[in-house]
Formats: sequence, structure tokens, C-alpha cells
Amino acid sequence: MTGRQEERRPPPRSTALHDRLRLHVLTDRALARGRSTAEVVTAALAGGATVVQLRDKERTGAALVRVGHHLRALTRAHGGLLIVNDRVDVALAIDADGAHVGQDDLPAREARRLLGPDRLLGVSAQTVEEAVRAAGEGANYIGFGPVFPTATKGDAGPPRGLEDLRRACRAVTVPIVAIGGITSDNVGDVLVAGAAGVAVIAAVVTAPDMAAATRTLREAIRDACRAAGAAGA
Ligand code: TZP
Ligand code: MG
Repeated sequence: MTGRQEERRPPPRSTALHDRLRLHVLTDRALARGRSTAEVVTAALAGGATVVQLRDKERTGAALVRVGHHLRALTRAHGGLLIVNDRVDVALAIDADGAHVGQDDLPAREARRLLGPDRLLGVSAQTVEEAVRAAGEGANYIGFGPVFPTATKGDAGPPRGLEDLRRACRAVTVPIVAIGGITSDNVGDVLVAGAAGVAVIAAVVTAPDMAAATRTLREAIRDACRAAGAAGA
């Protein structure tokens, strides 16, 4: 094998959880061009998103539970996972598959204790050290990034790049989900770096045809996994 081929050969492990974490679409009402959260999620699931994350920092708890129940029904009908950003209480209230917390949210250990052993806990990490700590505190997956520049999250911090992503993937055994500026053009590189999956906002939520945009990402992921000989893309 040449050096170039070696470089292209990705390490993604093909386990049931890795496969289910391939493509997260995060909701964002500000970017959705007036389309409802349910419309965004319906399109994302139709296009092949494997995970939907309800991410809404403005809605009240009552409103999150209302929309959350609707998303729960949609994700069940499509066999997709439903994760709630920030709000472990809402995740439990709507019987979501899990919750995702950042470094300034409920600490991972507390989130794990509240969620119990069977729901998924995702934790955001910007550095390899944060990823290692989160894995030790009970995260089922790590959201690592921003990998690339992003305008979607003002306080996301500097882009970490593919090399840091690669280091994070080597440093932990739980799946890494790459986030930040991911598009169908760079998703292959992200998987080659070792990510189990990707999480996107703008690439889907701002698209005129959200289902088509999701499908394009899904196909790029499938191509990258096929090239790697990994099953289950
Ligand atoms: N966390 C790190 S970057 C980011 C989040 C929530 C935003 C990702 O959005 P986009 O539009 O896919 O870059
Ligand atoms: Mg958060």
C-alpha cells in the first residue's frame, strides 16, 4: 500500500452504535427560514438522518416538551434516535433516547446519573483532554469540534482541524461525532480521520430542500465508508 492510500484508509469501526450515530441533524429555529422544527425533522429523517437532536435555547420547558413529543413520534416512525440538547429533564419527560450536554451544562457525571444506564449521553469536547474526561465520566459518544470554521455557533471556539480530530479519535474508545462546518465536501475527510459520524446544522437546516441536502450528506458518508470497506453506512 502506498503512503497516499494508507493516508486515505480510515479506521472507522463498524459497530451498531457507530452505525446509528452516522448522521446527526441538529435543529435551529433561527436558521430554518421560517420552517417549523417538525418540518426540519421530517425532512432530515426522510433524507436519512440517523439521529435528530432537538436543540433550542430559546424555547421554554413547556414548549420543548410539546415539540419534543411530536419529534419523538416522528423519530420512532422512522427508526431514528432522538437526543435533547442541554435539557436532561426534557429528554426524560419525552422519553428521548438521550441527552447531549456541553462543558458548561450539567456535568457529565450528573447527566449520566439522571439519565440512568440505558439512555445515551453525548458530551461536547473542544480538546482531546475534554474528550478523554467526558469518556471517563460516562459519555456514550463525544461531539468533537468545531472541526472546521462555522458561523452557526458564535462561541464555538477556534476550529480544531482534522489533526486534533484524529488525535481525539485515537484517544478514546467511545465514538466521536465530528461537528462544525461539516458539509458533503468534507465529510469523507472527517470519517477518514476516525469519526464515527457527523453532526450538522447549516448544511441541512439552511438548505432549500432539506431532505435532498440530508440525502447528499448520507450518500457522501456511504461512499466514504464503502471506500474504507466498513459496513453499515
Ligand atoms: N458545536 C460546535 S460547532 C456547532 C456546535 C453546536 C455548530 C455546528 O453547526 P454547523 O452549521 O454544522 O457548522
Ligand atoms: Mg449545551
